[in-house]
Amino acid sequence: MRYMNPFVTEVDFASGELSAPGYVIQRKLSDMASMYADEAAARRTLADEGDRLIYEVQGVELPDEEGQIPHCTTRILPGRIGDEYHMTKGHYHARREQGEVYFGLSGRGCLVMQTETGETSVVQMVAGSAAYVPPFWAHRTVNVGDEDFVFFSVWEARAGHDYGTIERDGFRKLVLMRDGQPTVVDNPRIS
Ligand code: PAN
Ligand code: ZN
Repeated sequence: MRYMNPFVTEVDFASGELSAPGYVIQRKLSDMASMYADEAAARRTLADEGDRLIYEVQGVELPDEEGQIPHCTTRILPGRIGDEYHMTKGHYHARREQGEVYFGLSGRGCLVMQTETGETSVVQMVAGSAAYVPPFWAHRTVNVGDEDFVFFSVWEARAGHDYGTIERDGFRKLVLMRDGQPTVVDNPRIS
């Protein structure tokens, strides 16, 4: 563990932009078409409209060392693929015992969570919501509003990200538009 200097980052609540991002990640529809429940709709959208930005992450660069506290913003653009709202890929932490805090900055979203033993939870997030992802819970965020959904995340550096389990198995709960409203439904691909 090394000493390092304290620093401050200015965060734009509406856009999620950081004053000095250490990294920026953009996830487009082509990066995650197979994660949408209606993959055919995702492929059709790509063919008819071309690629689209689904979400962007801006974070501070920190050493990958125990005790460091990485933090970033995520901005999910509004929209749907078929009936399913724009969402993040979602992941378990590689070290399952590491939790995380999400803080809503603007817009409206859902935080979809599940454990490997079959429990599920979907909580609403708006500006000012501090949502806790306990250890062992996979997490995905979904923009259910008409404007950008932006939130701030804080976790422990050694948590690590396991995307593969969700890519293979998906989430048990989906957030779809039904009668114009965001509705949580069971994922038909998971019995
Ligand atoms: C968040 C997420 C961020 C993007 O910072 O990494 O919202 O979502 P995906 O990582 O699922 O693409 C977090 O949970 N960090 O651990
Ligand atoms: Zn996480």
